[in-house]
Amino acid sequence: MGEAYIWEDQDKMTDTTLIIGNKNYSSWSLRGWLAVKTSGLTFEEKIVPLFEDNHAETMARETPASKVPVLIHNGNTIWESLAIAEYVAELKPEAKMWPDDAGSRAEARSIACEMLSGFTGLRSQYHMNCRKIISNTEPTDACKADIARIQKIWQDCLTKHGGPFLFGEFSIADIMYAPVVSRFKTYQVQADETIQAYMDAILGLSAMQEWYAAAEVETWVIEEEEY
Ligand SMILES: N[C@@H](CCC(=O)N[C@@H](CS)C(=O)NCC(=O)O)C(=O)O
Repeated sequence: MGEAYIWEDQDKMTDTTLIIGNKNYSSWSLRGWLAVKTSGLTFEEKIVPLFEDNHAETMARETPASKVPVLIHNGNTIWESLAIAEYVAELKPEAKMWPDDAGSRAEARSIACEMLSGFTGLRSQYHMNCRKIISNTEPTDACKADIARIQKIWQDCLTKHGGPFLFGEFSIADIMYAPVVSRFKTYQVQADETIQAYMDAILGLSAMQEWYAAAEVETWVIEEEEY
């Protein structure tokens, strides 16, 4: 079974491990990873490549819900990307991962939850594929509606809070939408100046660049997510 997954940074074993999927394709992993990374917590990564041989068995053995990401910290096992983000935000209050103001914080949580529970039109058609640009895929009506709703959320937040991130400073709300930024880039979704500036700010984050560089050199290919 050792072949089904790899450990990174074996020389710096810590008590904190984040289990993720392939960086090129795993959008929920990107959320969990960005949260832990930007919290400042030191962690190791364990990659379970999605949909390789033994995938189901490895997932079932390594993760509580057969899904990634999963964070293991000090004997606690935390799964679901938003729960991971909430956990590291509590561990590292100095990282200020939610807006200070209670109203803005509630709004940030609202849009984070909207992301987590919806946008299946977008998610089922426009995959996250960091390595690729795919410019000829006509969106379905459901995908179009999701794109319009997401761009409205971004536009409203950026106007209200003045950018460069959704609530001014970078927050968990941005983390939840970072894989959408990646999808919009891959599928060349039209963006006005404000939306483009937001997407550039997300893609320009050093953590995003680190993720993209790692995705670039991965060799796993999931055929269904290549178009
Ligand atoms: N709601 C979960 C979603 C996790 C999820 O669907 N992860 C995908 C990878 S992007 C996965 O583990 N898929 C493996 C499978 O379904 O077998 C979260 O927020 O963490």
